[in-house]
Amino acid sequence: MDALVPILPSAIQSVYNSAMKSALTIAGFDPSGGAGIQADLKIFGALDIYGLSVAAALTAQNSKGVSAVRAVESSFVQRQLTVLLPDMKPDAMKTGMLYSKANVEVVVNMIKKYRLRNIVVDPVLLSSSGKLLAEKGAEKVMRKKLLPLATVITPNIHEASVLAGMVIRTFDDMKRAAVILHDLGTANVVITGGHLEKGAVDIIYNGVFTFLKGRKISGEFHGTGCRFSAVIAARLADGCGVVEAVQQAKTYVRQSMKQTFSTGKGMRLFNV
Ligand code: PXL
Repeated sequence: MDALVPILPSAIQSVYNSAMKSALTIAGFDPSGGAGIQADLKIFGALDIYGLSVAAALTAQNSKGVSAVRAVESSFVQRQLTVLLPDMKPDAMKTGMLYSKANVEVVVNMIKKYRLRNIVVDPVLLSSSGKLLAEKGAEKVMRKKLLPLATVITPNIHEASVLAGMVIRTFDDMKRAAVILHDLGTANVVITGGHLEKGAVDIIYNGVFTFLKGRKISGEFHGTGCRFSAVIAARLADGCGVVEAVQQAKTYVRQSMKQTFSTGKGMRLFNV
């Protein structure tokens, strides 16, 4: 029998020769592989960042939508982090679906305890199919305790409305919400405009506005927001500046939207 020859793509070989950077995702488990932990790990891998992952929630879902959700017990989220972090310190991290108030509290405490940096918060509240991905009141704990620790937050229009406590209908509303969220202590607020009727301009606000123009791509996609924040975390892990990381994330997601496919009966899926 022929000897087994390991086949490594050149990108992977090059990573073995360099100091490996790592990023942590604290997020929800998605059996369809389209969002949450699964999406984040694919993105980290595609960008040559070693992925660490802590499960904060479980979902039952397919390409048509989320059928059920469960929070992982907050004491067990804490256990995952207290075992992992003294051993492996990530160069950046992101949070996705945390679901419970108690899980948000644990993440806040762990960020402080282990002095984590390059923190990207994707304040996941609702799935694109309309299922609640956070319990009632979780948004309040996020606003009060998690957002002030974030290097970058990446709400969509709906999440920004809930967190800023205002209705967003226009581009000017988006800008006002970004200022409100920045005043909570978040260093860089990124509001993605894809859900606004007129277009796909994203806003970055860190005391100064940067606008990232885009054109809407029609279709239903699963995991767009997760990918956007995961690319930002991966680029921050690599030492990239925030505005550049966000610009690269927008370009990355836009490019990969053109390469989505359908295996299920519902939304289109990304490979990476
Ligand atoms: O896109 C938000 C999101 C985040 N995390 C998980 C999800 C979803 C949407 O369905 O399932 C696990």
